[in-house]
Amino acid sequence: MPLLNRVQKIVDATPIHDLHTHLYDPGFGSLLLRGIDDLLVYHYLVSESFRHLDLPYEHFWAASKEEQATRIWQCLFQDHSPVSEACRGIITTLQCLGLDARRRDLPSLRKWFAAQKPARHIERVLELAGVETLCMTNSPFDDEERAYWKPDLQRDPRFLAALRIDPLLMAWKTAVPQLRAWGYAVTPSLNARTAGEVRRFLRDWTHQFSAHYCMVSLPPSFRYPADTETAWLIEHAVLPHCRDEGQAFALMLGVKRAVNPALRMAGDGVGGSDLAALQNLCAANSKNRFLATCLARENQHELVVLARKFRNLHPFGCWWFTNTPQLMREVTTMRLELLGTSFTPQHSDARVLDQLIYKWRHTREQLAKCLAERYEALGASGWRVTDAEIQRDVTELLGAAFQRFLRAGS
Ligand code: RAT
Ligand code: ZN
Repeated sequence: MPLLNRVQKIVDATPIHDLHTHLYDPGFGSLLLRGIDDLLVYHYLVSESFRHLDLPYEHFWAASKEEQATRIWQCLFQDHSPVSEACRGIITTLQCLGLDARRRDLPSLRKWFAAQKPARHIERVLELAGVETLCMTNSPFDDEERAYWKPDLQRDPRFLAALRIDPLLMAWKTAVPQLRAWGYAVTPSLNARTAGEVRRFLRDWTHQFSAHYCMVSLPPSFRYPADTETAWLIEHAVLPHCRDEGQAFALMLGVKRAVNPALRMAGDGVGGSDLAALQNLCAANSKNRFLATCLARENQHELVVLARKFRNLHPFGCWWFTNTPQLMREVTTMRLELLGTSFTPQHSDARVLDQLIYKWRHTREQLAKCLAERYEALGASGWRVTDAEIQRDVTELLGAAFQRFLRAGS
């Protein structure tokens, strides 16, 4: 069998541990999004449709979800060909679910999704995607989500928690009254007492969620060390908390929030980060472990080089605007060539359950190509990989390396 086919077969059959999604445990009811309308109003598609739509933003947002989805379907799938990665994702998803998108019949797709029993559909999607476990994004600052965290919540063991703390680190002045209302004696001015109370807050929610790691997304302006509230809170609260709890700290670097606020969630942009901040974090805190992904293409090489220098740094994912086949091949090949298999090539970032199908189908396609090319090159140098060795490598890349990295501090 040709090498690419051998690798593809193994990649396709290997279960995934998805390290970052925006999906919710089925116990969170309607917060777990699914179905064709949620697929269509995905913010990646909202921004693409506004490339064409001649419509005030407010008119779009005033419409119901179904009306928004109909508009996007018309615009991106009927009036134009769905060649973008996010559009193709919907086509792949429908195909894997056995639906014929070629009929271009949105009402019948709606009917099909409406007829699916939720529990059965969840099983089917996880099976089709080959996802064994996934990490959610859990924020104590999200009122809707927080309401579900009751002691009698029945957890699905496949849906793991990750503690997300953007409002704490990026909007301290607004976080203070919230923390105080929840019984944490913090003050706007930063001092030892406040650090202790923030640590207590982080500990309480880590235990409440059984969080596997702690996470933040940061703008291009992030610096460390620096005379900022963000840097102070990281140094005096987050990092000590992570050391106490044996938790890794995940940094998603390079997002410019609300570049176009009228687009709402679709309005965020990208900017190059100063990775000296990440270098300084890794160098000054050898007892902490950092997961990191960068949104800007121009940061990818430096991130890989940093990971060669710091074993407490684990690069992951081709995030958001870099989750395209071409950039994934570029970044994954660069990582394989400089790091071997000691990284995690992708996370899905799925916000809608059904997206797991295409995100992972597309990732598996590209990963197999990148790996086969490296094995091909090894073959030319006189090394033959066995199927067992390919399986070992793929298992590492699809979650085992990440899980080991998380466990290293516990
Ligand atoms: O990829 C996305 O869906 C973005 O909207 C972000 O949520 C990003 O992934 C994040 O976690 O901040
Ligand atoms: Zn995300």
